[in-house]
Amino acid sequence: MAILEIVIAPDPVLKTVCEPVSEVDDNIRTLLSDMLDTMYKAPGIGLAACQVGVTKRVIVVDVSDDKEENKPYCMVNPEVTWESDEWSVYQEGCLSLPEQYADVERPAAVKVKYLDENGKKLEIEADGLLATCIQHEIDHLDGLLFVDHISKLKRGMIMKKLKKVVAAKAAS
Ligand code: K1U
Ligand code: ZN
Repeated sequence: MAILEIVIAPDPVLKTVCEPVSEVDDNIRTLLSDMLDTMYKAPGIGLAACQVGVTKRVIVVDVSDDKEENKPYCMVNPEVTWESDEWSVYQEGCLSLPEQYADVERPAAVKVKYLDENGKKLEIEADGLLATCIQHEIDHLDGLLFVDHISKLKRGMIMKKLKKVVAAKAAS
């Protein structure tokens, strides 16, 4: 078990477009396992590799509310292959923007193809919070944060509040 350090915005690694993974090997499996440990500890419902400083196209997601049984998705090179015409709004948070939240509108359902931890090609259709979380994590792989989906004014206010939170945590 390894808990990795989560990068906090504004950090240039969060603006990086991550590189596709050429082979799902033991290094990637260790990264996935460490990312799951880190996400559960945070706690969070998703995590992208760049949030732990690794600029590879790797994400983990677990939106299950069953505390007894985890239902994680480990996704390597995830790609959205279809988006619904219907959109939905969720209040999003981000482990790289602690204590900051905003309503974000995204396609309500998506199909996503990806490689699992064994390098097997899979495709799922997701809706609800799972669809939102997968899109949020794929955004990270493209150097985007949820605040890039809201107005410049709201983004500025969130980044200002974030500075205060980070300063207060450093002082405590
Ligand atoms: O990418 C991340 O930083 C993780 C982020 C994912 C996410 C949250 C909400 C909507 C879309 C994507 C988080 O997990 S923030 C923490 C959070 O939402 C949460 C924490 C504990 C229990 C339930 C939710
Ligand atoms: Zn995030």
